[in-house]
Amino acid sequence: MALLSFERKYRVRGGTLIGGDLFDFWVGPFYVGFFGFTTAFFATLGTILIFWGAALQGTFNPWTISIAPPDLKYGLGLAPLADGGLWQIITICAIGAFVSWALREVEICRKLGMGLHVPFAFSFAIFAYVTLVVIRPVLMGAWGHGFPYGIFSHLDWVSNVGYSYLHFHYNPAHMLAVTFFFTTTFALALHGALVLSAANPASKEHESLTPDHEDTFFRDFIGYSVGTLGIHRVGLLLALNAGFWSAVCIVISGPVWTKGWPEWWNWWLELPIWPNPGPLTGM
Ligand code: UQ2
Repeated sequence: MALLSFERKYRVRGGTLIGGDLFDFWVGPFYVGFFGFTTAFFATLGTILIFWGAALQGTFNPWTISIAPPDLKYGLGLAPLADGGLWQIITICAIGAFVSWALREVEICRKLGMGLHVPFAFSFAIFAYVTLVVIRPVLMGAWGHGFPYGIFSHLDWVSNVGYSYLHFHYNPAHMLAVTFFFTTTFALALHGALVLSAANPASKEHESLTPDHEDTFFRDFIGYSVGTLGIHRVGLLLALNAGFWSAVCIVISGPVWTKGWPEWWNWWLELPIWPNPGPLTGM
């Protein structure tokens, strides 16, 4: 079906989550919807507040603008606007915009009769962000444990928090997250390369090749093809786990484990399986 006639077919009212026909229309190619409106509202308000914070800070240099969370002394209370309060409202705007964006995806899926895989996937990214700026700060008793909104300042935050656990790469959930990130790039490289190799065959004699060739390449190569639908399931699983374990690795740092991460591995030496140390150990 040509794109334009297809669009005419699905561009009908209905499928909204709330509000009935309110905002149930398109602007040019873009579906608006109630949650398109709330996305625009939160994103605009949040951006204006970032400019306000930059003005208070006295810089409009995009590299050094930083909206800092409140001092730890404010605990989980509201802070004065110029002393972390802006960060608190900007955080509400960010979550409002991200969740609105996900719900707008849901409404578009419903209009099209599609599965909800895209908003489900996006929800993992939202979860990782909310873990950093809400769940972990609440568990640790102060908004000041959130990260600052600035290009260099958030890098400094990551470095400082990492070093305060001595060596963050010994965090087992961080190890899982990193492994999933790398495996995601591996799977996408395999998939992108395989699809392009079939679409652009070696000889001009061939038209573009089919999934049979993709399957056969991998069966010849490693004796197994996960299939054209399967590779997308694998890709989604890998990517969601990357985001999920990222959230886990930071939320356990502090609320669950307060010592250095290298020390966590002492459980191995503390297993009751080791023979008594001999005299040469000096113990
Ligand atoms: C595949 C297939 C595709 C693919 C890829 C494979 C025809 C176009 C990449 C091969 C993938 C395998 C064997 C699984 C890889 C698993 C991990 C964890 C990296 O068989 O079907 O469709 O794109």
